[in-house]
Amino acid sequence: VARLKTTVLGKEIRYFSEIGSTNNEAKRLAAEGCPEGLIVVAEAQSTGRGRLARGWFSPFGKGIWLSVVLRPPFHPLDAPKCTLMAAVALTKAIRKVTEAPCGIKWPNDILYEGKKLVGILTEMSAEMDAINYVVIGMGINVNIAPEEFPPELRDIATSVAAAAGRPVSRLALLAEVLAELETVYSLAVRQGFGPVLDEWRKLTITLGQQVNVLAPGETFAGIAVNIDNEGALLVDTGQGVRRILAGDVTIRPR
Ligand code: BT5
Repeated sequence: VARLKTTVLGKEIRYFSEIGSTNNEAKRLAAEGCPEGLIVVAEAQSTGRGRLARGWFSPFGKGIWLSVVLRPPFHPLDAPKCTLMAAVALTKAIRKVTEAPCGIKWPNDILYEGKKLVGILTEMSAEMDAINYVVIGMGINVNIAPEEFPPELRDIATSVAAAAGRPVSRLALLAEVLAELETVYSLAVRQGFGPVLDEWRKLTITLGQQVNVLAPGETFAGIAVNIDNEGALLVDTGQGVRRILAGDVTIRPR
């Protein structure tokens, strides 16, 4: 804790050698009333989760498998923007530590050379018009060599060490991630999400690209033109602009 630079995030740390999913443990602790800023971190996850019941490869000692509990004074509809907020913090932290030009792919990935370095999973509990808690789960591939990924991930995943060309200290990176997240979170609390979304626009690789969109129940193609104030992606299909609040996007190679 002495080496963290934050005052709220990471004030309380639950560390596990192995756990099913840090998000599940963080949600359990949040439901029990734990304070804002508690983090759950594990060396390995046996059932790490992505979105929509997908898995997250979380090998022992090679990544940062981390969940942060927030109790933001936001409206529940603002929760998806917590993912964008985390993406800004993660991109800045990784760029600072490695100088690798990684960027955000809407909504929840950080990519380097087209491959995924980080995945984010935000989960929320709300009552009426108030958020009870938000858990932001972050899976950062830190020191995973290309051949250590399972075959089905080799073409789509990479690591911070691969991007940096050297092994990277997980503790140093964790301290930067929490510092950047605390900064961007307090900005959102003080000034709303406007400035955060502006930072996101500067750090994204999605805008201006030809994309294929896989939204619940439909697929279509177009150009990603912007995100709106809710954090939804705006895609110009040629027959009008479509708005996507949740879904998957693939960037079409030029
Ligand atoms: C995500 O989902 O990208 C969110 C991942 C969040 C993981 C963190 S780790 C700490 C916390 N605790 C948890 O249980 N989860 C969070 P999605 O966009 O659905 O992407 C999932 C897909 O990414 C999988 O279907 C694989 O194709 C791919 N994938 C799995 N593991 C990966 C890895 N380590 N690196 C890159 N890609 C991976």
